[in-house]
Amino acid sequence: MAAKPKPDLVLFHVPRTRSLRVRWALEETGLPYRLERPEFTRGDVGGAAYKAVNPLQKIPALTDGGGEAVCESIAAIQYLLGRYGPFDIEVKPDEADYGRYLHFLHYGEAASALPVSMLLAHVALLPEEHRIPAMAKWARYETAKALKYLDEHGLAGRDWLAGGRFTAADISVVYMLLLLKLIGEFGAAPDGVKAYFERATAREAWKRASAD
Ligand SMILES: N[C@@H](CCC(=O)N[C@@H](CS)C(=O)NCC(=O)O)C(=O)O
Repeated sequence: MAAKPKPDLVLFHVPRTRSLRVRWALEETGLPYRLERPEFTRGDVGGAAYKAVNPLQKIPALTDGGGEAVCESIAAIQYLLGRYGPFDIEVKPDEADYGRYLHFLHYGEAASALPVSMLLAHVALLPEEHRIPAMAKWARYETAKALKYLDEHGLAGRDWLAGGRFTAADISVVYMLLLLKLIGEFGAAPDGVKAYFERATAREAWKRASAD
């Protein structure tokens, strides 16, 4: 069998953005990494230097030695787990919850991002004159549905989403909950979801990843 590759990981990180997911996964796994901190300038994140790493100029980007960066937060986590695992924060293909794990791992960004990002845009990010109340209303409605789904189908009778333990699926979903909290839209979440958020953010790895 080929020797395990040696990690040479650099995470391009801006606090409270989606790179927090990747940093959290790095902290949970104990993999060594270095941080780069591009300027989060709207319209030109990180300038030309960062554009050379991630032509989309979005955060995060993860590099590992030479070669192309992985620039989707969930893909970056899958990269770490696939390349350097096995780790306890992934549910393995031969475990009963594997499908459920994959579902929530991607659900946190794929289906959740649209309403949460629209809410973010239309209550916080856009200049007030460009905010559309009908869009905020729709996004709030869809977000409430997503939180109810999480409560009733993701978490009912469970502390964590899959595998009977904390996994990368929780990292994915909890980040979306953080975004809601940051824009003051988490107050109406079901109690079970609020307790889940508290449980996840009590972890030492979260504390280290979100400290700065
Ligand atoms: N689906 C991508 C989303 C990346 C993304 O939108 N990142 C935001 C920060 S959380 C960003 O860089 N925004 C700056 C911009 O769009 O100019 C992922 O999960 O990594």
